[in-house]
Amino acid sequence: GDGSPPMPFPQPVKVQEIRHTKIFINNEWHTSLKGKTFQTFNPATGVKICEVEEADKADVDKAVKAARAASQRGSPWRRMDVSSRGRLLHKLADLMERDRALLATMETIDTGKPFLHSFFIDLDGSIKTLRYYAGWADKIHGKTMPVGKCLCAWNFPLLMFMWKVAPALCCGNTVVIKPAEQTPLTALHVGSLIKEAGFPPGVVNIVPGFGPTAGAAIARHMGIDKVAFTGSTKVGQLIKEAAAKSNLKRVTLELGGKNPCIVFADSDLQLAVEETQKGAFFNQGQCCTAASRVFVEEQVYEEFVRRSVESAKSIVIGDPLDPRTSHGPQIDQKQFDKILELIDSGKKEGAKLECGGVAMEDTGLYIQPTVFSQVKDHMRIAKEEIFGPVQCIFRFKSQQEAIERANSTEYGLASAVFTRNLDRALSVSAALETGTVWVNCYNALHAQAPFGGYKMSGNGRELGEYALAEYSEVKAVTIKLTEAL
Ligand code: TXE
Repeated sequence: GDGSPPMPFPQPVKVQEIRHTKIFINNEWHTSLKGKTFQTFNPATGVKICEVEEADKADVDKAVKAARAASQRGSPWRRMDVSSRGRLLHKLADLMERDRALLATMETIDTGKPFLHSFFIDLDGSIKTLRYYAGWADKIHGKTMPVGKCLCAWNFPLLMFMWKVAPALCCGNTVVIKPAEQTPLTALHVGSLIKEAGFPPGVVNIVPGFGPTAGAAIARHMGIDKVAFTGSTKVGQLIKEAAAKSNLKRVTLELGGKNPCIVFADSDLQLAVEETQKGAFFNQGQCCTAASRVFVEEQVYEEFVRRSVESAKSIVIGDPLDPRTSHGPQIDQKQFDKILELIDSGKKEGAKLECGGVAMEDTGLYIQPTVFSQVKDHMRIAKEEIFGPVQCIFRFKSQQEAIERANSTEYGLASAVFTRNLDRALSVSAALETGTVWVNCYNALHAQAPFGGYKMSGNGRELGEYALAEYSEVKAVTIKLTEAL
């Protein structure tokens, strides 16, 4: 190297006690109005981590009231000049950097994702998203300020929080955010950082709770102007319906996917094997962008399957807090059961199980990285979002056929093309009906690039300049001049 000592590996910190477990409104911690709490568990051990105050409709009302008051004309947030707004977002990013090892540890304990992934991917992405929108704060002109509201999934708790909160705050909104019931802890810690950074009370409010109660109260609230949701397609439909039946609030949805990768015989095969497999197994397969359908051109099909199986077998499964681990447990029993049921359907419908396909013995929610070959388009594993570590490999003959099969799904979130032929890369990218296309790479997400889905993968775009439009109103003020020019 350059002579400097090697960077020490980041290490998880010892979390003695979770400090922030209450509802965060007006920069203060509140107990639930109904006096209810719920438990959150470590999916690696099944051990309860702590109890969290459970928000319901009345707590949501209280949070919306605070958010509304904080965005009134004349309020400190409304009067704050835009560069100070940007500085606050940077301050929050600084505090997250200070607490980075703690936040990564909490994220790992609450979700089961490997610690180094939490540290280098989730925290890095969250901090970069804040800094990106901090830079935008003083470059947005002439917009007014709606109140936003966000509902988040459990697979990337902190990252989804930032994808929504950073652009919303950048545009001067105030927010109420409900983290997923499985994973409320890092959002609540960030609540304490928001207060420490100096955001005025009421600008960010956090209401941990469940979907049918707190979540539904948000979706049909008359005092909320916009809702951003990440989760299942089924719940996305409920949210849009509730929005339509209440105040027609704007809705952006980031839902499921059944994301195709097309691997041509002229590709760098090793690269394609590695990227598609990372795409399939990253975060235990619990990604809306999971590379769940890999179409491989027939000349290289056998070799691709062979190398993929070899690579799947070398994955290190273990305690997610151990920095050597790259594969942890699934989030909860419900998801675990759903995945095993779908794996079973794959076997029954005649796909060839190449490796994995079972849970790890005597440890709770771990499922072995699983590879199916000879998958056919009509099988359930080819159509349904599995949300688990299952890679499905298909065979194709022609480019036209691969494109048609890739597109024949109700989803349209992400896709990938592997080829050395630039012309082919461009024409296939143009033909794929997905909001994101990766060429010779996978899961390359950046705060600068818009992200979102076609078809039933959702509406609207997060990240990049495009997300700003989702969090602002456009107003045309036309002035009649009395003097002719
Ligand atoms: O999702 P839900 P679940 C997919 C994935 C997974 C399946 C089910 O296929 O197997 O969804 O997961 C809130 N009104 N994804 O059951 O139910 C809930 O509290 C308002 C894809 O965990 O959609 C949580 O905050 N909100 C995905 C959030 O919705 C409601 C990420 C997600 O829960 C609600 C997660 C209601 N009626 C799952 N009901 C992705 N796109 O990455 C629930 N919620």
